[in-house]
Amino acid sequence: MSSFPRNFWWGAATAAYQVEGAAAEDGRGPSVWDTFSRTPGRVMGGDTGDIACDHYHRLEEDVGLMAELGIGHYRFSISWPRVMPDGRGAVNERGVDFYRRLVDLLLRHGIVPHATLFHWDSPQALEDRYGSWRSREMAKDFAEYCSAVVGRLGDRVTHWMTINEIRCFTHMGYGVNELPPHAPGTVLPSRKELLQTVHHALLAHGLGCQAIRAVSPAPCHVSLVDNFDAYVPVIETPEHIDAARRAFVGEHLNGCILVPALTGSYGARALEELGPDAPDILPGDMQTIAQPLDALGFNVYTGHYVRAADNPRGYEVLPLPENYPRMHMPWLHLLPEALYWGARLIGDALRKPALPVFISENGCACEDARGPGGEIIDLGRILYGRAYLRSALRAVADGIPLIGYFHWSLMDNFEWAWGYSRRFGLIYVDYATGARVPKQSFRWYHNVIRSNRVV
Ligand code: GCO
Repeated sequence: MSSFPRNFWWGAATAAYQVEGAAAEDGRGPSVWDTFSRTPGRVMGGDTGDIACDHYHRLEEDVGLMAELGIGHYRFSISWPRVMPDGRGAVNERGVDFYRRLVDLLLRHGIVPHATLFHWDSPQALEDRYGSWRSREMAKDFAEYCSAVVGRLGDRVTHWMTINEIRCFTHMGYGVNELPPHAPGTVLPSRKELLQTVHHALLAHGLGCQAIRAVSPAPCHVSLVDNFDAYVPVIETPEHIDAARRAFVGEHLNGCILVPALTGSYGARALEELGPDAPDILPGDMQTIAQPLDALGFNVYTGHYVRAADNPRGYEVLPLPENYPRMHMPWLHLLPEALYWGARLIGDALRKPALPVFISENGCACEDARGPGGEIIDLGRILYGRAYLRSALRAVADGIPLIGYFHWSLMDNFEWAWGYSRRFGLIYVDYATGARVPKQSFRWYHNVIRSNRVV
């Protein structure tokens, strides 16, 4: 099989806080990332999302570049505090108007909008009110926010994603201080409290699904986006494949996020390992969490090698050596088979063979620099992209219901605690002038889309 299916989604992805800027414009309220990035020492170089890529003021130019790239789908996120400055209650219609302008431009260019309702920039007002994800209130407020957005944009947007990467704003937002953490960067006193934030995020996802489907004026497509751990058999033989299957459901993070979201139960081994630190679960919670999904968004960058082992778990995860090939991020190890095995194990290990999967993010940071003629010849990104797309094609050829691919990212942007020091874009952004310069990988991806093959 050398081509992707005719109706395969070819897209690119961004997120509100990373590209929009206009942090205090037209009634937008502060998010925890505004607070976090303005706290000295939290973000590399003291960078903030105050301006970012100034996407808020450059919609026509940016959607024009999307059309030039040739994508048929665009994934963006909606800023909760831009729509609800206090996190609940009053809706800021000028904030909603920005997303109306964006969506109308996309539709005019024949590009399908895919909206993520939560991509980490939660309202500071709710952090102040009850500590955000530490409270069950957050799940209810999230559902109210979803209703407000879908009630206003549901006539134009039919592809919704509830929440992006639960682990990042819970474990990394409330559980670490030494790594580049995520906002709000609070270290909770116990693992149980930390896991309770994960449970509240799962509840928010479930209530958000219900709210979207209740309010949408048209039939719509609802997904969860997760960067679940992809386990790759070190040798693709039955014993190691079985080891990867065991790890997929047995390891803690998948067992406490993807597994409950898709099956309605926390992974047995994960719960056993958690013991008294397991989250408090109220009657009905698990049914709320495991809402039927139209698809699963899979954010894949790297993975883990696994081999069969003579131990009680039957497998061992192999640490990557220091000199293992990686891109321009310490965690971004080159492991294209993670895309194939991650997509396959959803069906194999979770017995969800019919659940459509789309790659909601895949891409890499490279040390992009403008050459003498001003061009950016980012060959490393092409190497990376080709390798992962070949893995995607293998999944499709094997009958795995992989329905689309969104490249991360359309343009260079604010890379969270790394600030602007890391470039993931197909388009280079000159932050001093705001100029956009398509990279060599932009032309490569344009040809992939046009030929529907890996070229
Ligand atoms: C994520 C986030 C993106 C990141 C990208 C590179 O998946 O971590 O969704 O916002 O910028 O993945 O780290």
